[in-house]
Amino acid sequence: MTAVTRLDYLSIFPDYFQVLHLSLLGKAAEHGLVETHFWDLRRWTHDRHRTVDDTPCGGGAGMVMKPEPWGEAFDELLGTEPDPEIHVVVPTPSGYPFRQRDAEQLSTARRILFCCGRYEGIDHRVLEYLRTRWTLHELSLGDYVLNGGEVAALAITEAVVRLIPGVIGNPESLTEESYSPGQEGLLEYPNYTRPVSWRGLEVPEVLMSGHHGRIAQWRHDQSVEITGSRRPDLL
Ligand code: JEB
Repeated sequence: MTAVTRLDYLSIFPDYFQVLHLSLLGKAAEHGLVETHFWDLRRWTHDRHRTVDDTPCGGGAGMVMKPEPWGEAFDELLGTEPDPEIHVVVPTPSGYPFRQRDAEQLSTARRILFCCGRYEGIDHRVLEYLRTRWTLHELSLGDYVLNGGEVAALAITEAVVRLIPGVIGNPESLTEESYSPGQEGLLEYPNYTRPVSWRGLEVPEVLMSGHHGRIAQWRHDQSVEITGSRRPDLL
């Protein structure tokens, strides 16, 4: 059996992560494969207003998350000793693009802390501090603007947890997907099920032919065509 993976989420909106009690991750937790902890960053503030933000040095629009609450949270959740086995994920629009290979690497980690910023982001010294002690992953979900890191942390979590052995019943369903190594990085071919005729739309005849070779060829051709039109960068 695999060791338990501990996932921690640090955010000013810890309620975002309630959805993790559902479905895939809920089952992984029930089976004792993962353990989750959700933390409100404001727990590590000391003023009456529980302030986590301040104006940007150098001026400009918006607010920046101040470093002190983050530092005190790290002290309590991770200690101060360096440990490269601890992975820290910081979603940020200026991060490295999050890819399947990142999900694969993170799925072997024993411990991951997700640090979810808001406003214009987190004081850069917090990232420097993290990088010198633990294994830091500054990751972006894609080229569009979100209001904070929470939704990205949820997406990354789902991509990671489903790769933990025992979480998905049939490991074959992992290897055939788009973006998995061995599928040559092609997008998936279209799927069909019964009925063979539905509202005047038919399942392609080749799929009902029983010719495994012709079916495999048709699916590969479809994959190449779809990849070429939607994601030529993958070819
Ligand atoms: C992640 C975040 C913000 C500039 C604009 C908006 C913390 N693909 C992605 N888009 N946006 C984010 C992301 C990821 N991952 C993202 C974390 C934060 C956006 N914001 C708002 C910051 N700077 C604050």
